[in-house]
Amino acid sequence: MSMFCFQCQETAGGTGCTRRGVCGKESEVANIQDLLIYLCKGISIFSNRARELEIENPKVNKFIIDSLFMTITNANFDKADFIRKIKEGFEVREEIKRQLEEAGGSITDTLPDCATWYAEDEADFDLKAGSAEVGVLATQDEDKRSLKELVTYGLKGMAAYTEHAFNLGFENPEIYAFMQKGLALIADDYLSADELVGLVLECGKYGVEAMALLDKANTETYGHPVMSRVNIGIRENPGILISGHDLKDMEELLEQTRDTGVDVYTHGEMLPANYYPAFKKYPHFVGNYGNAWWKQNEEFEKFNGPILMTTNCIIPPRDSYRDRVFTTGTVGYPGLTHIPDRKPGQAKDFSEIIVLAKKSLPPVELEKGEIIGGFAHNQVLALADKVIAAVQSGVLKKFLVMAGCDGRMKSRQYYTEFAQKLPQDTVILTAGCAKYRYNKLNLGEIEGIPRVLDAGQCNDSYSLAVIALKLKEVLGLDDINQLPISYNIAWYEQKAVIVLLALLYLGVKNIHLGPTLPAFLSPNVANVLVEKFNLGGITNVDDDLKLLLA
Ligand code: SF4
Ligand code: SF3
Repeated sequence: MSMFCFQCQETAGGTGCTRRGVCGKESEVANIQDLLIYLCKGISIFSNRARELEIENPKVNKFIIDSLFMTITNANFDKADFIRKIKEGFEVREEIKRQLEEAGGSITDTLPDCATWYAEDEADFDLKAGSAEVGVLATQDEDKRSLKELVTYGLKGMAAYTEHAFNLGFENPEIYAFMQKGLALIADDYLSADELVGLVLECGKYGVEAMALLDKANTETYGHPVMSRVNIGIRENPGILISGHDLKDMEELLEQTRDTGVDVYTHGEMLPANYYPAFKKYPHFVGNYGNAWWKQNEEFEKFNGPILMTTNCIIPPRDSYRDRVFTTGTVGYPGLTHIPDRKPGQAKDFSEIIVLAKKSLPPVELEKGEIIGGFAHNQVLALADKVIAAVQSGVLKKFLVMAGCDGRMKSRQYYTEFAQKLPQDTVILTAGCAKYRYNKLNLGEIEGIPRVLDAGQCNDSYSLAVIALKLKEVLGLDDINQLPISYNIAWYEQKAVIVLLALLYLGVKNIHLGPTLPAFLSPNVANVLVEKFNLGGITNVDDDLKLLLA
């Protein structure tokens, strides 16, 4: 075994990647990612002590969210980036220690290795990264390991959303405090399994906070998403394809490509940018090209122009288009050009991408037509009268929340079939890249309400919760579980973990999670989730339809 990672749904054999990731992550990268998380735990021990003395260090806060985000599945494959980050972490650690000491706090008593270790060069890093005390398997007890990793993955998802909000100038110090508290608590082995369960649930609470913060950041900056028909065809100009979740990058790219003769298209999780009023004013913003992340190999090849990856999911690029892929933010891949972070008060500089676009051929047409979306909370609540009338008259019997992620596995065909077989009196509520399994099926509408309501990116699952809570209020129900809503959620990476924990925190029960349950849930931890929340997996379309429509 040269690594151990089981954080995503596609983990090898449904148990763990041990030699190389199914995602393409090399063992050296997997190990150094673990080492970065290890360092984050150590820094958090100091920053928690400092916080008790009312010291808040913005560098620590930013370092922790960056680091957690970098280790999300399909975000960064570049070992050099992690080495740089760890070196930065040592400096951050020194600074917070200094502040703590100056304020009279202790920087010596009962410190675990993660708070004290240091390494100089790459060989030392490798040695440490591969050692037994670092990484998932360092926790011997299977259930504690499971709970600690559940917290860690929840924090990674939370960090991603917090980072996007940060990029738009929105912060919530309570989220930072919780992240660092969580990391410090799981650094050691003194929490009981019950206490760890408590921490998992608290993680859900801050998951809601992080999604609410990002919702506020996105909507206050770019307006509330509105019902939109998004072009999925092409035009004659060369184009730039932008993927990932970061709307600030989207805005700056649109600004810089204005009047250049270059068009802009979204891919994957950037599709919902098409729903925001602020982006509709750009005539060169054409629409969406292609599908979910895992089809990028073929689709990037056909796009012909440059591609900008603002977040996960990037997959190892083929040589045929590798020269055209640019990374930015937390994304990294060896050999690809990285667009540096913005300097204070300035925009990122996308000129290199634009120069390349001008020399590129226009995209090859993949399909024609339009898809509909933009049903975040504000838009759905604007249609509330219609929706409630449809529910009360019985023409709309059930909502199915099918949010989450898409992935490569053949078994995900289940979601297409499930959507196709749903009766006409049902509506799908979705968010995240899971939607690509059914958003082009033309499932029709119910009295003007489309049968697939896409709220946006995975973080916009928050909208689905807002909608559910509003429906509960209007229908005069006491419990969110009395609503005519069933949950059939698809997961892949760690953002889906925080979405799940957030839903559990909001009291949602009977969630079905597929296509497989996480490998990081030990049998006992899975049982706790079944007992407390009636969480379940999926079986086959026909049986699940019966169950979920009952
Ligand atoms: Fe394996 Fe997923 Fe980890 Fe990649 S992220 S190494 S596929 S478990
Ligand atoms: Fe997708 Fe990677 Fe999860 Fe944001 S882009 S939902 S998988």
